[in-house]
Amino acid sequence: MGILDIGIVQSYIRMCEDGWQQGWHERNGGNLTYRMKKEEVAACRPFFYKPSEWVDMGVTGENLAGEYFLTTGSGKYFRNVALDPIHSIGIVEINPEGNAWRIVWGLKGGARPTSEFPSHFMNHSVRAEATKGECRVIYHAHPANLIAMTYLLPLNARDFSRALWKSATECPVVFPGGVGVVPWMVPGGAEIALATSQLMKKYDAAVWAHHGLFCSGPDFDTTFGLMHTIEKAAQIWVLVQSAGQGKVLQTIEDDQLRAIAKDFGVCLREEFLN
Ligand code: 2HA
Ligand code: ZN
Repeated sequence: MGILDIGIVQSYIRMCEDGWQQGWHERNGGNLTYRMKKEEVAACRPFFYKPSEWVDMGVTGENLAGEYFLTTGSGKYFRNVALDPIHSIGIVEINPEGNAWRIVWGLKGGARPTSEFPSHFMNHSVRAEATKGECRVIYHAHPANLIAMTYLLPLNARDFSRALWKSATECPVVFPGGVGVVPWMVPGGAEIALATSQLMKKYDAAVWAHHGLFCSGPDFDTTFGLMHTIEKAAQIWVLVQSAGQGKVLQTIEDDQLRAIAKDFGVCLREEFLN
């Protein structure tokens, strides 16, 4: 029995493989982090090695002090995660101040956590707060249709949420809160981390203009499902726009969105409806 036989590590690797299979992770694109439960840390602890030095993150999340995260590695390819986990992913521990990490397992050969770790960390911090600790997964991917939409629609939450809701009937049920939109920014730093985490106080998904999507959720299925549903809706939107050359004969009307929300017992963000 090794750490790779532990259920949570296997589920994490499976999600990376699923994202690769979807075509959302060209080269080293995208990243995945998971905030481990106490019992999962305990199961993995026998396999931890002597920790690395603490590395400052440039951002602070006091509510995440002492937590452990599974993370993809900076510059690592989702394509390789299942084939070579020990070099592609790792586990990091957060210091008591909530502003630095150290590696306790994986990321062999001098690898480091994802370049987007500050964004993931801040998103974990605000989502954990917003969901009373339920949120554990932050997932960033580069799904092509959603990125394409960011060239055609005004970069705001209302326009994106409405377009996606109206692209497929399940959408208002899967993400009734809509999606946030971050304008184009340089990736990898504290600035985009703070901008994204501001939106994640309200939304469980945030679009990065001309770059990709961040999703959050309590578990791998829900979070992967959110990414998958949003990208499928974006694909339909792009198909409709291209096939119809911008002309749309009919769509799901706002009162029909309200009717779905009522029957499925979800609270649609009313300020986005006409
Ligand atoms: O990990 O996706 O945003 C590579 C990226 C950066
Ligand atoms: Zn990216």
